[in-house]
Amino acid sequence: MTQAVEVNFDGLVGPTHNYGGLSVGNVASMASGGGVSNPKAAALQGLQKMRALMNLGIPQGILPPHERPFVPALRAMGFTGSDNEVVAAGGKRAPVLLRNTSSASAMWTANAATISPSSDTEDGRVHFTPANLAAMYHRSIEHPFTARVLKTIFADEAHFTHHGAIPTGGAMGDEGAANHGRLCSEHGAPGLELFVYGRSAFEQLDRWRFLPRQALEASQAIAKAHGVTDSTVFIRQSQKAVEAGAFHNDVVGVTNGTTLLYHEDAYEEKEVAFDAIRRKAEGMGFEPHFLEVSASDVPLEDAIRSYLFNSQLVSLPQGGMALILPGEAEATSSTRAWVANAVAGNGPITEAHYFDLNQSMKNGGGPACLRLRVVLTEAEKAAIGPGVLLDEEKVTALEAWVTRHYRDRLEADDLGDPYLLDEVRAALDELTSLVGLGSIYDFQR
Ligand code: SUG
Repeated sequence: MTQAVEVNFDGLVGPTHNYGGLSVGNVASMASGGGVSNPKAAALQGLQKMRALMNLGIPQGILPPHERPFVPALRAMGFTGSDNEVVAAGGKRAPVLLRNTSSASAMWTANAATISPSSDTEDGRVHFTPANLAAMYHRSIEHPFTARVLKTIFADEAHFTHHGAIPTGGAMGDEGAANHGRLCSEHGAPGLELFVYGRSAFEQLDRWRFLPRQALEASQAIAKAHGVTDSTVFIRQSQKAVEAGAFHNDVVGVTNGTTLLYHEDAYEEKEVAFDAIRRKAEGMGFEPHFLEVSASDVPLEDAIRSYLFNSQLVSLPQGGMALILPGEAEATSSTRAWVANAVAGNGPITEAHYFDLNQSMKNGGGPACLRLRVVLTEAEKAAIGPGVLLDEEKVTALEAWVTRHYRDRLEADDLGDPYLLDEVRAALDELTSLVGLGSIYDFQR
């Protein structure tokens, strides 16, 4: 078996982080809509988490913010004139559209793509499919730039294969790694890929409070394209969890190594899927560890409020696993108690670390939403653009960059401010040299 490491690529929070109230079914986003955000604090909170992961010995990368407000999307909706005029007119005539085209939502890189490591795929390459994010307009405009970024970073065709996003239409949604997990004996060993879906794209769902975003057919297509079908299990999100606000499965479940940590109410017909997992894992030489959290220990509402399951479950270099949790999971008594017990017990979780990610949490994005996991062998890691891999010096430089460029207060009415567009572009222009990505943004081309 080739040795491999898991690199977390966190989304660097963009300068237009705001509370647009854009995501129906995401209870935090719906509740925060119209509030005042602090983009500077949001970006610094994210960087603090990245630094802490690095200090735990876990390799860390970043993916850049997307350019927002996104002028090409406004032009596609009929706005004309100079870029500044387009944004100002958007603010006056179509403020909701401007909010949608200004969201910093690409920060939640768990939704950027689905990735299969080379140890899982038939052709021995790492496969990438950017998520179409079709369920929400503001997110559906992310995938062309996401694809460009991933192709720029993972450019070496000897190691990396890029697929197009799943074609959209109707309910053919794909939300990327947020609905995808992997079970394995260790990162570099062949893994079982767990695709969690919410519905069939061709199924009518009547009277659901909130609709699921991930289509089974999209997940199946990705498994086929990546060449992982033999080592794949599909499992359905429960209606109960979706309707309680689990718009992505990573709000109620997370995998790492042999462990699946999940809420009792996360899945439909879980025993059928768990049997399939046991059988396939046996063929791969490991025994899966199903770590269920009962509704009596942690009610579903607490799970969704606290984002216990949106923690990052990570393997530590010295052995054991750490949970990287949001402060909200410490403030919620049921989840705090569950975590304390888990760490004190003999299970896989040996450490827990809480972080203040409140700016992102208020839009429904916890620690796990903020990162895209990429398992890479040493040769694959050596083949990527090094500028996006972090060390202490780079984190410090990025913190200084945020402090120099970001506002500490932003609300909906500010988005039409033409000075904001200029500020954002000056910041992103500088960032591309800082992380060695070249002229990657549309406004630079
Ligand atoms: O898609 N929120 C994101 C949160 C994504 C969380 N990701 C994972 N669970 N992996 C979403 O709903 C809110 C934006 C706003 O309302 O301004 C938003 O897009």
